[in-house]
Amino acid sequence: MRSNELETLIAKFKNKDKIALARLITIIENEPERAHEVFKHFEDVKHESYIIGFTGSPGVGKSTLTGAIAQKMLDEGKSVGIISVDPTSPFSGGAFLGDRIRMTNISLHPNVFMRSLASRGYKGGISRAVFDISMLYEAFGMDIIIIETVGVGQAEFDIYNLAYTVIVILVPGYGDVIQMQKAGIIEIGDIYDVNKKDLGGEDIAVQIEMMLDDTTFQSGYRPPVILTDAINGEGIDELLQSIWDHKEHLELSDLLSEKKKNRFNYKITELIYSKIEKILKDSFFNQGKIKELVEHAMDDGKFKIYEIIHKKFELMNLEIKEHD
Ligand SMILES: Nc1nc2c(ncn2[C@@H]2O[C@H](COP(=O)(O)OP(=O)(O)O)[C@@H](O)[C@H]2O)c(=O)[nH]1
Ligand SMILES: [Mg+2]
Repeated sequence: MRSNELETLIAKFKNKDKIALARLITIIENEPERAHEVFKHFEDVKHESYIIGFTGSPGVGKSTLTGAIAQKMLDEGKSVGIISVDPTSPFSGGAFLGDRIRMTNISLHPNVFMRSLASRGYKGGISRAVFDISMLYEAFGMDIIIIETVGVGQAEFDIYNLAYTVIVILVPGYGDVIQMQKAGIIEIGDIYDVNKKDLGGEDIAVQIEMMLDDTTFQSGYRPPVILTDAINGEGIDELLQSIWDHKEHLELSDLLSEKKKNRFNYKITELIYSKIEKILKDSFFNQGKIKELVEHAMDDGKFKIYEIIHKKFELMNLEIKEHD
């Protein structure tokens, strides 16, 4: 794409054209190395979105809840950008079509925009793509960003670093609570939602409350446990209220700025690592050179490779200098 095409796209984007938003997302997804070209057009944008994360195992009702909550937000006059990360590839149908169906009520609303991502196959990884899309939503002026994702704490995607309010979703059944304890997820939820309450769920809510009883909350905020039936809209108002309550808690306690700092710490670290990785791949540590070293190792040089790589890094340390 020529740069004047990009300029036209940006102009349309600034006029709140959702097609331009969709195209910029595609550019950022497929050509992350062009992110700086895109984002330099937004350097004067001051708008900040509030970022919410919905996380939980596949099938707990994240998409249904996202649809229901987003509808309420739209009713309140807010604009909402949704990023749905699904382990199923959007190209294989399944989850993508399913999400569309579950969110059809809202997907045509002028103040909502939704993007589904498969969790594999993104240059620079899924968190890179999610972060950059969230930046585009912010530049677009979205009041709220909802990120829907399976699980927390995986190396490849950590919702905790991106969202200000994290809602952990569970469903009736015992396994999840035990898994949650093992995974240390209890520390990650700002709100616990037991969905599918039409199928039970009181017992799991009690278990979560018991775990919370054993936890000390330094900031004085104790995560609420909400029961919802996303299909019939029960408990949705309560869930929404608990999101606003948490937001208020963060704002009043200065923790929101901590979260924002954390978000950028994560992003900047990732940006630096990806740049360094590129430099390394383009230089000594390219595939050709690696193959050569492998041959060398096969050829009786296996103990020498330690020294070669060690020396190479020592030299590079001297060479990498900071420029303004
Ligand atoms: N019984 C019941 N089913 C629900 C509820 N919420 C969602 N579902 C259903 O659970 C299935 C998975 O929902 P989905 O939103 O795609 O879950 P996700 O994989 O976490 O995004 C769908 O068939 C939904 O219709 C609920 O509150 N009660
Ligand atoms: Mg889903």
